Amino acid sequence: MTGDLVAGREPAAPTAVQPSTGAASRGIRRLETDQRTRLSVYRENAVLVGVGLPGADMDAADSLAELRALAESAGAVVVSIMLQRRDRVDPRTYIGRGKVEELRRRVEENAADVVIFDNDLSPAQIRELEKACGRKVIDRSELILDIFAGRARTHEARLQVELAQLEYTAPRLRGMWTHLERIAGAGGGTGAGAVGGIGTRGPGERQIEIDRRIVARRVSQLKREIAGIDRRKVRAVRARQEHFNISLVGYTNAGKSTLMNTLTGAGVPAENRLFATLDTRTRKWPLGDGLHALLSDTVGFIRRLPHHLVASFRATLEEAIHADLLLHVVDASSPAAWEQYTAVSGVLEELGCSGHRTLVLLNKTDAVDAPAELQVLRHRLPEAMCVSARTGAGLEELAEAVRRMVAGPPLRAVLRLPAAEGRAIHFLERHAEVLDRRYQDHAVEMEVLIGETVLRRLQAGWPAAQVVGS
Ligand SMILES: Nc1nc2c(ncn2[C@@H]2O[C@H](COP(=O)(O)OP(=O)(O)OP(=O)(O)O)[C@@H](O)[C@H]2O)c(=O)[nH]1
Ligand SMILES: [Mg+2]
Repeated sequence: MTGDLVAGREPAAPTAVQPSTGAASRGIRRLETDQRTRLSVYRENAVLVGVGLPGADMDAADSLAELRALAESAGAVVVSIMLQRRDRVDPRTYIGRGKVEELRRRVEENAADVVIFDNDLSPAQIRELEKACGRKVIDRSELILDIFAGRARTHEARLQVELAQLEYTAPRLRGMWTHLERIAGAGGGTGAGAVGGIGTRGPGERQIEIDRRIVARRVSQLKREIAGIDRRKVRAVRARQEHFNISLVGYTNAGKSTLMNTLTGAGVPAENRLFATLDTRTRKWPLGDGLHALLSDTVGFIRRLPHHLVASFRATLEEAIHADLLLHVVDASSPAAWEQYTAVSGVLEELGCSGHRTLVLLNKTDAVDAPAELQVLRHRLPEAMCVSARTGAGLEELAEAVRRMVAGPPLRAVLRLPAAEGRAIHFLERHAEVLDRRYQDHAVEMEVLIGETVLRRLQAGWPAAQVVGS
């Protein structure tokens, strides 16, 4: 185990999940099935397989289209797509014997390097399928982990991805080792020869023990380091609490970073690929009238986000957890907008954010080509605002709505000010609704409807202003 699975790599570069150093792993490299020790799909020809089951969270064909986008985001070249509808999964191979044969043929015909399943597979199913196809087989969660590994830039994100990858992939690698051990135990074939001669109990078994110890040690080390970062992050988030904090959340590719750039001029990278953003950035968003908020861009969500990823990205998602307002960005031009909205809501619930004040933004309205679908979406989400991060449409209304929230609920107050404080009076005229005004001994008493935050700012700027009644 190299200790760091993801460090120092270029964008979308291969992920090397190496289960061990040592002679056994070098020997096993000669086996075809060893491909499972390198799970990256970068520049590989991929056959995609999707199985539509009753009660799935999305139509299997839409789901496969998303898998394709994921595979391409990871740098794979999709050469064939296989969609099957079944009433239940085949416990051995997931797709059943006949389909396995078809898959094997497609893999051969298309010179594929990898098979990517849209459904999550058990280690035993992976083993069966790899044996049948002679290629590595990975599932959706592994693919997502691979993309995250390729994108992680900061030390923190790398640790988080490494932990998630180890926790998800390690048992599957172990499953593979067990399989190899059986080959070795059978005593025949060149593959067995390659791993033979390293220990009497069988190199596979021995290596599993070594791997388990190395993995367990690394996992606890990563957890400690991440917990340290978590604590620092929580402190940093708390330190910003005098400001109004807003987090952009939403499905991957919904346009969060683009919106962040349009609103704050942040220059955050925004791209048409999944999981462009992994690291949170915070910028000041000026709202006019001297008010501002802090806006944070966060990692995007996806349906069936691997649980380990959500757990290890908790620190990054702290931003969302502690925000005063969530802006939930939805790609309204996507046919799967509603499913994406509900998937994000599910992850927010998992993070304990479901009770947060949230404003839903139907983004990319400039690119909607099915207006009827947008109508349905608006009907389901009547409070949502229509915007376009690209053209700027709707963003003034958004800023105004947020400005009202930042200003706080209006209070009725009577304020006394020296009559000579022309600027303070002007400030009140601009930021509050003046209901009444009386002059008395070089002072003015103004009865106003004023936002809580605005009142605090008035008092900070003009200590001579006194609240004399409400
Ligand atoms: N037509 C149109 N395209 C948009 C709009 N907003 C964003 N996009 C495009 O959508 C793609 C994804 O945008 P990003 O801002 O990177 O999306 P994101 O939500 O930050 O994605 P992740 O970081 O991957 O979670 C880019 O190609 C943007 O140019 C919009 O309002 N209209
Ligand atoms: Mg982004």
